[in-house]
Amino acid sequence: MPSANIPPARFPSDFLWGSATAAYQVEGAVRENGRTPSIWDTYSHTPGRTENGDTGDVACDHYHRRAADVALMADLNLTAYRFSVSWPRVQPTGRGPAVQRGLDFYRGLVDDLLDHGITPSLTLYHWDLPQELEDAGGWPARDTAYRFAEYAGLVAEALGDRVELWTTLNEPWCSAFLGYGSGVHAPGRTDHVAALRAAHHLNLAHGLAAQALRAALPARARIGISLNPSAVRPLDPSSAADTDAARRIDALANRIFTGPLLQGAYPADLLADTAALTDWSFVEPGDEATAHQPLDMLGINYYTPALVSHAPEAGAPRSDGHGAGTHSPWPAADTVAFHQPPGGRTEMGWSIDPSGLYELLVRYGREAPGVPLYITENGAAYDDKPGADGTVHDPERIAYLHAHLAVVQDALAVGADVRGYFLWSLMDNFEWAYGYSKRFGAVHVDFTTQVRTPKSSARWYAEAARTGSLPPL
Ligand code: IFM
Repeated sequence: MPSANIPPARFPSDFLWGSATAAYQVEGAVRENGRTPSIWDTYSHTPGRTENGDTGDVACDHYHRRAADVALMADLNLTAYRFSVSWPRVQPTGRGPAVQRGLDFYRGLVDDLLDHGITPSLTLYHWDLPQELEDAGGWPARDTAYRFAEYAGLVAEALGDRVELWTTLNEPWCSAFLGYGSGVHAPGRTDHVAALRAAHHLNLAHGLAAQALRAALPARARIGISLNPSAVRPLDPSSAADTDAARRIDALANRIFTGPLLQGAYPADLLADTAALTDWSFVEPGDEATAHQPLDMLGINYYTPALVSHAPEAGAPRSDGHGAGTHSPWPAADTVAFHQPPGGRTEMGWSIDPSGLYELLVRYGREAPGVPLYITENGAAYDDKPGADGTVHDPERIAYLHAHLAVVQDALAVGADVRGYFLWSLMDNFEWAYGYSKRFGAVHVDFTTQVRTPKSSARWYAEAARTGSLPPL
């Protein structure tokens, strides 16, 4: 953390005050205008996979309420909105030409945003792989990376004239290790080698897509990726074994992506740690160089740090709060245990520790010199309920946001080039395997009536966006 005598920096006048959502979590309309099932449709419709059997069939019905939702963003003074494009809405089989009716929704959304002076930030992939591509092997199959680059080119052709901020992938760690390792995300496979293959093909997909975007987009476009790096801490920093456990998880959580993306090579310790599982022969010559494309921005998604120790004994917790699966997401990490850090927690059970965000901003400022950083997700779930008068008060979320935005100021003060912050999430939505049981929104959604009610945190954040500084608690 910074020393107490550094004065907090003001947010730059062009700092983006945004919020974020993802297609499957908010859109609904899963069978309209040619959209076909994604892996999340299949997964959520499989009994036992999500809480209460919840699905994204309707979600926030944002597909039909787009204009009112954008007007609400404007009312909340947002200057940017991060959304994702549903791949199966635009290219239903994951191959071939784009479906115009699918693209029309996003063109309308972008136009609405621009009309309100809100900068659109487009993410190409937030976990909704067309089911046909999963049936053909999914992310563990190399061809999926080429299919993704083709899809990226289609979206760029359609929206490149009006979107400047482009993100290839959201949180590839989750796609690889929760989707194919622990199975608590779609497609629900539990195979550590498949997870490592998926991670590599996601890196390759990012690189190929970045090339396709660069070729199709005007020079002003900014192209990047959103990672969810982990601030990994050893339980006992004086223990060599705990420090090595932290190194191992840092390789699997962070450097498996930043190695190829930022340096053009997988870290040697990652390859050594996983050598008993795979010889990594799925990495073909030139792949790491392809993944290593120039980045115009790096998105950091942050919620909570990880606290680990060396613990070879049976029964130690092997997962870190991502879902209730019985399989660990972490390949070759049977000697690592995960611990609940002390202090407050959100409704997800995730500990509240803004110092992890500060650590990551300083780290990636150093590891990606010259690359602007955006916090593309940060926020908290709480059990928010409307009061008798219909208002929703969420002081815990205001405190969470204040504390995390304060460390963004601290990072700015020590020179981190942070250009924007996207609150996760604009509104309560489908929280993956947790269904609708976890509310991350600054805006409350009644999922029976679809009535939106800005919580007190939304008003607090609107004031921050209006003034460019943090209102008092
Ligand atoms: O809801 C998710 C989002 O889709 C990806 N990042 C984490 C959020 C909260 O779990």
